Amino acid sequence: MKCNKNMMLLYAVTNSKLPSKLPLMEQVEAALKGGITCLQLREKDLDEASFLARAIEMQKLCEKYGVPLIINDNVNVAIKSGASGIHVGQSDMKLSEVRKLVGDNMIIGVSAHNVEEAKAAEAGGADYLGVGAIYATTTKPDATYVPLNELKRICKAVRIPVVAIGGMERSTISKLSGTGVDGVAMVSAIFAAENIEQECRRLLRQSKDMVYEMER
Ligand code: 3NM
Repeated sequence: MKCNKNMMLLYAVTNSKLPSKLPLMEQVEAALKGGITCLQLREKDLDEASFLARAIEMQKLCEKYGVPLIINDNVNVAIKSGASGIHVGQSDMKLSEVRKLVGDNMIIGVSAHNVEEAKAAEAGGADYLGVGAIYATTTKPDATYVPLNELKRICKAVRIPVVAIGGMERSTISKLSGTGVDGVAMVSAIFAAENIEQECRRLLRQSKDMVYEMER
């Protein structure tokens, strides 16, 4: 599965540490029913075997809904689970190394914080960019902040899809109007919601309004 802009519309990123009434698989299934367009499995504290086991069950679930699964930071887990892609940060493995390991068909997402990083990632073969943090987030305490005008410059500078992350929620989506982003990525606005499925429907509608408005 290769990357397209529509995949970025409502990009959910997991965080199994968030307090929730539901087990992670049920949270994710609710999000899939609510219309998320991409899922990233982000597990910072699991050992490799548990991460792989979780990725395999997530992959089955995502396949059922026809939604791509992206694995955060772990090439082995991405390959062995049959996921659609891998997401890497600036300090993770070199992009050319990642591409060599995963082959041409796997989606590679890269985190970028400025135009230079964005252009370098595109030139190095990234399929999409995650740009953030745009707004205050408690999910990633060491986040680097990216002002809206830099987000706009990044979107102008590259041809690959761009998704905004960090503090994205109902009240912040429309503020991205006019920046050129292809969608929003979120952790807490989705997985800490009281009714995840219903919240995803609402967030997807808002994201589409923001993205398509810009295309007119
Ligand atoms: N990456 P929330 S910010 C996973 O800036 C992640 O690259 C970020 O969580 C980046 O939607 C972030 O709860 C956390 O604010 C986003």
